[in-house]
Amino acid sequence: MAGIKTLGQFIIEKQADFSYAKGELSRLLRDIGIASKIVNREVNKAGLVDILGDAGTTNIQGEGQKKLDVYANEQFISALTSGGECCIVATEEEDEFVPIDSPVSKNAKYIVCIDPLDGSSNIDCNVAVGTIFSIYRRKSVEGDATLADVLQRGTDQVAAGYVIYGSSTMLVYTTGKGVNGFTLDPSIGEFCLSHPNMKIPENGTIYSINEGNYVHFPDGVKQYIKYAQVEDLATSRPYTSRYIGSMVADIHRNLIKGGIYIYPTTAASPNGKLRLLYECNPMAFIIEQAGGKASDGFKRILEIEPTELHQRTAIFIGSAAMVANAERFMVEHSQPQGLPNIAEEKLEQLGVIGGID
Ligand code: AHM
Ligand code: MG
Repeated sequence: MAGIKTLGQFIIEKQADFSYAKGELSRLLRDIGIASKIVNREVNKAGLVDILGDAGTTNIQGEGQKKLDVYANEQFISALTSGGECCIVATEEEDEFVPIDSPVSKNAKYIVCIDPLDGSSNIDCNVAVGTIFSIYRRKSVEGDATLADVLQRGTDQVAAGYVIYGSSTMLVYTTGKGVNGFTLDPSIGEFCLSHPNMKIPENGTIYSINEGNYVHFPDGVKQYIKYAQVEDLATSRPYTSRYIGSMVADIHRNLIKGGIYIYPTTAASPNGKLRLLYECNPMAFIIEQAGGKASDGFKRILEIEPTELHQRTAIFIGSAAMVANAERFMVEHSQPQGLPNIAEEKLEQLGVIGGID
């Protein structure tokens, strides 16, 4: 075991970074790590046992749930309930937030937002899926925690992470002091530090978007895709198109190799498809901490004011230079005709004039 650092050891070591924390956040992260190992066990044997297929229930977005979604949801809620460190779990799979009513948890300091199994439509074909989580401090000081405690801006996150159940299983998280990745060693059943201080390349050549929706994309996205496909040696174009259809896997690859992931608004999803609280905020926090950028096309994801639990947003996330460039296309092509200077002003606010190709 010489030289190996487990997630548990790492979390305890880093606890000293939090002047306000008395170990609760560490225990919360540890609980999430344990639940994800249990989910990993089930995801790994998904092809072996008869737990695939629709569970017969539908979540608030009207989407069919897979049985492993339900299983993962139960595991995380159960781990967070018995841990006693959080007073509310808001999950993508439940219509309302789940208050944790035990006497210990009632006054707990933390709120967890979680997508227990993202990309679950990929399970039937053995493609990577993920868990995405986000942790906030409770704002209210007395009484029961309420919806207002959950509806915090992404900038208020104290930690966020994802687990990717892929060719190997990894847990990647941040507490606002950089990003660290841990790979599950199945022989010892521990997440081991494998990717310390992860940094996303400033620029990249991969773009990830469901191009089948092209006809429904905003003009800015259409123009950006055309730009990505034009040959230009100086900017390493044409870019490479890679889209798994599993946000965690697509963003994880781009984090390592450099690239941009886009899920824009479409005619079918005028507010975007992905959820601010469960998917976009945590991924935005991680990518920013790794040196990247996350935007809704015009403004920073982390600064969006949430007004509802299952709020959706468009997202452009990844290498900072690529996201800034895509924002430029969005601004230029949402320009009302006859008002040529507005785009430039906006570009100056965004800080992308001059610096980016
Ligand atoms: P889900 O939360 O219902 O699993 O949906 C989220 C997933 C993301 O992981 C993925 O990037 C996206 O939906 C794919 O959507 P589409 O099939 O429209 O491209
Ligand atoms: Mg999801």
